[in-house]
Amino acid sequence: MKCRQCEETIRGQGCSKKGVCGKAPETAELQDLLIYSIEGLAIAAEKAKGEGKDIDEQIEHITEALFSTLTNVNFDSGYFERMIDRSRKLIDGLGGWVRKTRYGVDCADYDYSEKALKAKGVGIDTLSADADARSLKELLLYGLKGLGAYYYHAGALGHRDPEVEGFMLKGLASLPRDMAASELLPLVLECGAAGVKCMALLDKANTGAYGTPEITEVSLRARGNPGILVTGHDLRDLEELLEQTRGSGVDVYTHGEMLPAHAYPKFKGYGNLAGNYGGAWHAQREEFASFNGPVLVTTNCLVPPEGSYSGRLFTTGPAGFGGVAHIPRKNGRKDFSKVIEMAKSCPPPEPVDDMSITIGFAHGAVLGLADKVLGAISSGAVKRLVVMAGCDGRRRERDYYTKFAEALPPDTVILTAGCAKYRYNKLGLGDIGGIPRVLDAGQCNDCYSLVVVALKLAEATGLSVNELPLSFNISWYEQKACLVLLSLLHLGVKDIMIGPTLPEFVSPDILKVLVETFGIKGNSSVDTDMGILKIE
Ligand code: FSO
Ligand code: SF4
Repeated sequence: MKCRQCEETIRGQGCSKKGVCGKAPETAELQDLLIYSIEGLAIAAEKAKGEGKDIDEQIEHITEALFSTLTNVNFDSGYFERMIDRSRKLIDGLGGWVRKTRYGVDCADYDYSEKALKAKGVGIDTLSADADARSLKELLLYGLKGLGAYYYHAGALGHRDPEVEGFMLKGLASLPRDMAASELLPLVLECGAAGVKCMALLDKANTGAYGTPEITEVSLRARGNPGILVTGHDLRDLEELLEQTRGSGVDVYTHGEMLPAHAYPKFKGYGNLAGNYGGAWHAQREEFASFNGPVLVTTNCLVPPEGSYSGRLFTTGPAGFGGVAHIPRKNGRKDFSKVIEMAKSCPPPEPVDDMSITIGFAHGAVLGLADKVLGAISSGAVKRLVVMAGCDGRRRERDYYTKFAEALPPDTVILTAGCAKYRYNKLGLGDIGGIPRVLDAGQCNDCYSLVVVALKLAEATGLSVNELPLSFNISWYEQKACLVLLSLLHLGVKDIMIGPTLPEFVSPDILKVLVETFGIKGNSSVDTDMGILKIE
């Protein structure tokens, strides 16, 4: 195996014996092969689309395949074998393999056995023999994985976009082609354009189904009833679970990236949605253990479970772990009765927090406060907005974000989205004339909301986004963050600081391009100098 797609990868070499995330080598190789198979499928599907054929099934499969290979989503080798078989069937259905080679490997006669996999290799190092082209292809692939994840959620709510689908095929079909770095760079930026479109689509899907998020106080306390904990990003799963638990005496709590659900008006109608339990994904071993009841994992970030709670863990959608019960969608419905029955026999959760937090500052709510925010900026009460969105992670260095938030002058406001918020959303940083100093827009995909806010502020002030008193200090962990970064670059945002380390897959030459063209600032400055982000 060779994997370096996330921030936890082993420095300088990538994960090669076992993933730091817990991914086994055979699972990593099956994931590579699944990606390779959907590259072939994308080529066949593009051709079929050109001939006027319907490719909905292919798009659905490609979307799930991209999502499932993202960090901490699925660790189940059996799942990947089934997905590869499905790729093969779908390709056969379109008239067979299109003979395209990637660095000497021919899709046409590929043997899926583990032995052959090891012998031929379709891993990331085979993307190109040229380090810069390989680096850009990796960036493209990880952006596509993020795109697949967000498109999956929009699709679950019945929303589609032909341009996003078109780019998914185009991007994947490019990976096995022999392309120079100069041809790949525009393609990578085009991925950012597809990212903006896809996040806007998901925003429309979420607000269409559940209403416009409202400023909401969420309890972090445990109630006295048995409960089910839901983690991940899939709001439709949460909705179905809440429907099925209504009147059962079982409470439902959110965890990690499911916290923003509380701000949607539709979810407020469920009295059994008790609150949020715990914090970011990497605390799950302790928090799932003390929760006492069943835990439903809808997407990443899943940590390989420990004995104390593994019998109470359920996965659904693209998430999976060998030996953990998986709840499939059958005839358009997910049946959570086993989860609910288990909850009834479990003790209530042990308290981990005794406080509330305020959320719901997506673009609808923030733009409702626009006059107040603009007034505070022009009066000097708010000197700077700092976007601190992104991912949280296990590495100790990430307490940098807590220290950074604490060290910000009291006239700065933090705009956040994604699980990065858990580094500072319980600090009680107060407010500036009624504007909370931490404005939480929602999940990582709601970075879109932050961009809408920035664009509206720019419009109202007659300045460009880069002229606003706005700074970006983004924390990344997995591939959705790559897509968010590409989306920001597409929108022309400059001088973004990313950390806690720069992506391992970016070659020195490509890094130079990113620094010179976009002013990206990186890790070593972050680790050593908190003052690099100038707060005037
Ligand atoms: Fe976090 Fe995990 Fe949402 Fe990611 S839970 S790290 S960027 O999967 O998706 O923010
Ligand atoms: Fe390593 Fe990250 Fe890949 Fe897991 S996803 S194997 S931690 S690089």
